[in-house]
Amino acid sequence: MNQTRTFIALGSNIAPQQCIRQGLRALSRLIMSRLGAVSSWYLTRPWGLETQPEFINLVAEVWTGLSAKRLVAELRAIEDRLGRVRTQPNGPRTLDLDLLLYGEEIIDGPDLRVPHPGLVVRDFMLLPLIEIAPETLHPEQGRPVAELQGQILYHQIIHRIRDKA
Ligand code: PH2
Ligand code: MG
Ligand code: MG
Repeated sequence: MNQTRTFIALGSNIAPQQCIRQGLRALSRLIMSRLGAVSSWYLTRPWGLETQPEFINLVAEVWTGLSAKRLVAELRAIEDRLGRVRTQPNGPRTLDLDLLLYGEEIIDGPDLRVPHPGLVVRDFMLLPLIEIAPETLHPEQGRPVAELQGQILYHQIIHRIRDKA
C-alpha cells in the first residue's frame, strides 16, 4: 500500500496520563495506517487560556493510506470517543489530535491547514517533532524542521516526563 508519512500532535489536560495512553492506543489501531515513532511526553504550561491545568503534549508519527481529509475525520472520531466536549476555544480537553504534517502536502482550506499553523511557533509541537524526525521537511519553508527552532514564539514546555507509565 502507498503510505504517506504524517505527524500528529497529541495534547490533553483532563486526566491526561490516561487520555494520552488511550489516544496512542487508538492511533495504533487506525484503519489503513501504522503507528511509527512516538516522542517523549512533555509537561507544558497552558497556552491561549492560561487559567486551566497543565497539559501533556507529544508527537506521533503515523504512516497512512488515508487521505488528509479522511485522516482528520478519523482523528476527530477518536477525540469524540474519548469524551471531548467542545465549549471554549483553547479550553480544557480530554484529547486533542492535531495533524501537523501530511507528507509534503500544503493544504490551505477553510477547515484544514497543513502544515499546522502552530507547528513552528509552539515549542510543544515543534520540539517533540524534532526529537523523532529532525530531517523532516517543512513544505512551506523548504527546510528541515530541526532548523526552525528560532521561530518558536510560545515556550510552554516545563519539562520532559521521564516516567510515562
Ligand atoms: N492546545 C490548545 C490550547 N493551549 N496549551 C498547551 N500547553 N498544550 C496544548 O496542546 C494546547 C494548549 C488548543 O488546541
Ligand atoms: Mg490543538
Ligand atoms: Mg485540535
